[in-house]
Amino acid sequence: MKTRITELLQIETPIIQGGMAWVAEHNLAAAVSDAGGLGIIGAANAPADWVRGEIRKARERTDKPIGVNVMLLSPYADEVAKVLAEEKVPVITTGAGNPGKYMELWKAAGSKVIPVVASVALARMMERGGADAVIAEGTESGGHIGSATTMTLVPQVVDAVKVPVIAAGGIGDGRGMAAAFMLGAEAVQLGTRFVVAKESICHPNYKERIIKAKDIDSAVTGRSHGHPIRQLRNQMTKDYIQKEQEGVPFEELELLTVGSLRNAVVDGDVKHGTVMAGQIAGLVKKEQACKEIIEEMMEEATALMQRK
Ligand code: TUI
Repeated sequence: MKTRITELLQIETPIIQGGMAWVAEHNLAAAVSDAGGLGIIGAANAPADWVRGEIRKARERTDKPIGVNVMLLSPYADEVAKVLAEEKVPVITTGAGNPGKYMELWKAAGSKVIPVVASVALARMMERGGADAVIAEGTESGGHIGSATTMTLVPQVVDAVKVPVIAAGGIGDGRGMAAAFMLGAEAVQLGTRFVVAKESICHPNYKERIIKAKDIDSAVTGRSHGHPIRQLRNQMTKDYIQKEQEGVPFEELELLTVGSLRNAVVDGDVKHGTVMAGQIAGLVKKEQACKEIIEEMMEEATALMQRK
C-alpha cells in the first residue's frame, strides 16, 4: 500500500511501531522494519550512549530504515538529539513536548522529523517549523496522553495541516487501521500490540497482563499534576489514584513511580509496577511475530477499504 508516508519514509507498509520506554529497543525495531513497517527505538529516559548503541545494533540487524523517538521530558533529551544528528537517523519522532529547538539540527542531518501532537494547535506549529509529517495521538494510547480522542483529533489535524498525518491511539488491528484511513490518516502507529510481539523483550508477565486485559482495564494516573499516564489497573494505580484524591503533593506521588516501569517491563512485577498500555489492550489476544501482525493487519485493512 502506497501513501505519502510510505514514500516519505521509504517503507512498504504504512504501519509504525511506537517508541515505548524499555520495550522499543533494537530487537523489536529491527523486526518491525524487516517486516516492512517502521521500527522505532524509544529513547525514553535513557542516556544518549544507550541510544547510540541501540541504533548501531539495529543497523547490524537490518538494512531497512529505523526511527528513534525522543521523549522530550527526558533529562538526556539534548544529548540524545545530538547523537541522532551524528548518526544521521533517517526518521525522528518526538513525544511529550515541543521539539522546535531541535528541528534545524535534525533537518540539517537529513532526518525526517515527525512530532507526536495531541492538538491541532501543536500540529500547525510543527508544520510551520518544518515537520515532515505529524502523528496525531489520541487519549486511548498507553503512557503519556493528551485529552482528545483519536476519532476527534485525527480528522481535525488532517484538515489543519498539509503534511501527512499518522494516526495513533486505540488502533490494534486492520479495522482500526481502516477507520484511521477513513479519517484521513496515511499511516498508523501501534504500541500495545507490538509490546506483545514475539520479538518484544518485554517480560512475559507484562505480555500476559495485556492479553488478559478487558476493555475497561486501564486507568489514568497523574491527572492531578498534569502528567496523565494511561496504564493497566493494579495495586499501583489503586494506591496512586487514592493518594491523588487525598491531595498528596506531586513530589510524594513521584516517589511511588520511581523505577516502576522498569520493574514491570524487565522484572515482571505487574502488581506494583507501571503497566503502560492503551485502551485497545482488550483486543490483543495473543503473542505474534511482527511480520504476522503486519501481514494480518494489512490484509484486514485492505479488504475493508476495498469494500464499497
Ligand atoms: O510520549 C508519549 N507517550 C509516553 S512518554 C512516556 S515516558 C514518560 N516519562 C516521564 C514522564 C512522562 C512520560 C510514556 N508514554 N506519547 C506522545 C505524546 N505526546 N502523547 C501526548 C503528547 C503531547 C502532549 C502535549 C505532545 C505535546 C504536547 O504539548 C506540548 C507543548 O509544549 O505544547
